This record gives sequence, C-alpha cells and structure tokens, in this order.
Amino acid sequence: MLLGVDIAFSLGLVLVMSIINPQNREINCKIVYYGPALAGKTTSLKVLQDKLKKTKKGVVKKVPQTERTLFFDFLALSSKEKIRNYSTKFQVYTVPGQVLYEDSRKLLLNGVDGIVFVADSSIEHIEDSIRSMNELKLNLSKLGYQPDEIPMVIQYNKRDSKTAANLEELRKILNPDGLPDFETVAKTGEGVLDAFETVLSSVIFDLKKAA
Ligand SMILES: Nc1nc2c(ncn2[C@@H]2O[C@H](COP(=O)(O)OP(=O)(O)OP(=O)(O)O)[C@@H](O)[C@H]2O)c(=O)[nH]1
Ligand SMILES: [Mg+2]
Repeated sequence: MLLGVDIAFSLGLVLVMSIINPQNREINCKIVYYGPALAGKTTSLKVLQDKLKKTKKGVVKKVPQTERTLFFDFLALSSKEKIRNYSTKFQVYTVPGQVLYEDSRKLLLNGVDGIVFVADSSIEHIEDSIRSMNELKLNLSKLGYQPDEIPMVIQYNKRDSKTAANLEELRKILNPDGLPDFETVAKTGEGVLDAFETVLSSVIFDLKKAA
C-alpha cells in the first residue's frame, strides 16, 4: 500500500536529493511526471488527487487546474506514515510537454527523486514519446545524474485509443531496460495509482538504502 512501508532510518541523515528538514521533522521528496505534449500527465495528476483523497492516504494541497500545462502542475502529498518521527512529504509535478518548454522541463527535473514517464500509446505519437524519452535522459545527464540513478516507471497511456500500438512494440521502443511499466487510461483513472505507488516504493527503497 502507498507509503505503508516500515523504514529503518537514521536521524540527521542528509540525502543527496530528498530534502530532510530536522526542524519540522520532515522528509521532502520530489516526483516528476515527464512526457510528450498531451500524453496525459495533468490528467494523471488529477486522478491521483481524486484517488488519494478517497483512500485518505494523503492530503492534496493544490489541485492542477490548467488544460495545457504552461509551466507545471503541482500536488503536495502529506503521508500519515512516519519514519522514526519524521513525516514523509511528496511534491508531485508535471512538466509542460509542448516542445518549446524544454528549459522548464529541465528546471523541473532538478532535485528529482522519482519519475513517471507518461507515453502516448497512439501510433501517430510514438515519435513524440521517443523524442521525449531521449530528451529526459539527456536532461538528467546534463543535471549530473547517472542514467539509472533515478527510480522511474512508465505509463503507456491512452490504451483506449483506437490507434494504440501493440504493448510489446511500445516496450521494445521505450523500455529496453525493463523498467516497471503500466498500461493506463488516465481519462478513466485505470492504472495511474499503480504506477505512482510503484515509483513511490522505489523512492522509499532508495531512502532505506541510503540510511
Ligand atoms: N482517450 C484518452 N484521452 C486521454 C487520456 N489521458 C488524457 N487524455 C486526454 O488527452 C488530453 C491531454 O491530456 P493532459 O493530461 O492535459 O496532457 P498533458 O500531458 O498534461 O499535456 P501538456 O500539459 O500539454 O504537456 C486531454 O483532452 C485529456 O482528457 C487517456 O488515457 N485516453
Ligand atoms: Mg499538462
């Protein structure tokens, strides 16, 4: 279950990416939804907001409002789980997918702890997803991250599209390394929470490792 993981954790730990705030006794982690324009990043974030409210596992502080994202959408999640008296908070961002906002996408990756890559499954948009995936890797390396350092999952979104590509084809093209991947329909919410919980578990696993 989301954040229902018991984590051994050293007090006073300073992590490279997650921000530990000893005064507030908080650990702040950053998750970024990355992907091409109109792939369904903002819709996925809205799904998270709705579903997490229902499970009462997190508190959503801000609701994404925009149709086309111009800089970013943002959700702040407060977990009720504690790690040795430290509360765990997650800041969840979506990047703007439109090609001209590359600088914003790079900026938003700064300090990232986990990534959900949202691909558009439609055949006519596969090139956009490939371009976005390559750009993501390039931006991460420009920011000084090792390629496999950041936990990442992939959403093959818009599985309801009449022109959705075959899953195995998408895997071959976008996921040669076998990252956790999910068939999603953000419009109905299908698969979105599973993807989010998986990246969250990986981020928490990394916290444990670093402790
Ligand atoms: N059919 C279908 N439509 C979807 C799905 N997910 C999102 N959409 C629609 O696709 C359009 C774009 O969705 P957004 O969530 O705004 O896409 P985005 O990735 O945030 O786009 P940018 O902000 O431009 O980067 C909207 O009209 C959504 O309703 C899906 O799974 N299936
Ligand atoms: Mg958006």
